[in-house]
Amino acid sequence: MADCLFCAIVSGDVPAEVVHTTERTLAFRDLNPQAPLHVLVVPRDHHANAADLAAGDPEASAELVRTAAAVAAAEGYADDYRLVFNTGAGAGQTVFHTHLHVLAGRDLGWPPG
Ligand code: DGP
Repeated sequence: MADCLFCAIVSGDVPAEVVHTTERTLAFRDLNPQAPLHVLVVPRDHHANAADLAAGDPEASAELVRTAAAVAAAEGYADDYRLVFNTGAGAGQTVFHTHLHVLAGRDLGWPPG
């Protein structure tokens, strides 16, 4: 999709530190990490948010979670990590291409801010 930052990362037009790839997903380090491990997992195809992805491509939605688990395990956090989908500007979503945050490596408070 034109003017989508994460589509540009998927296509390679914008550089990113990619840590894992699958047929339907790409995982890369967040530019502004909020924890020692902070990776974003995105579907290669454009969907605006997690609900749109689940409705439009359920297998990609499941693959997103499998990829996140593989990334956490590969980085040494198989048993302690947090997955976050910010959905909507009011909830903190700033990039409107579905992305799953994978966070680990520090105490993660609850409730989240
Ligand atoms: P969210 O606020 O949930 O929409 O998360 C968007 C995340 O994207 C945020 O944590 C920062 C990250 N981000 C923004 N621009 C870039 C970029 O150009 N490269 C990378 N790797 N991450 C980015």
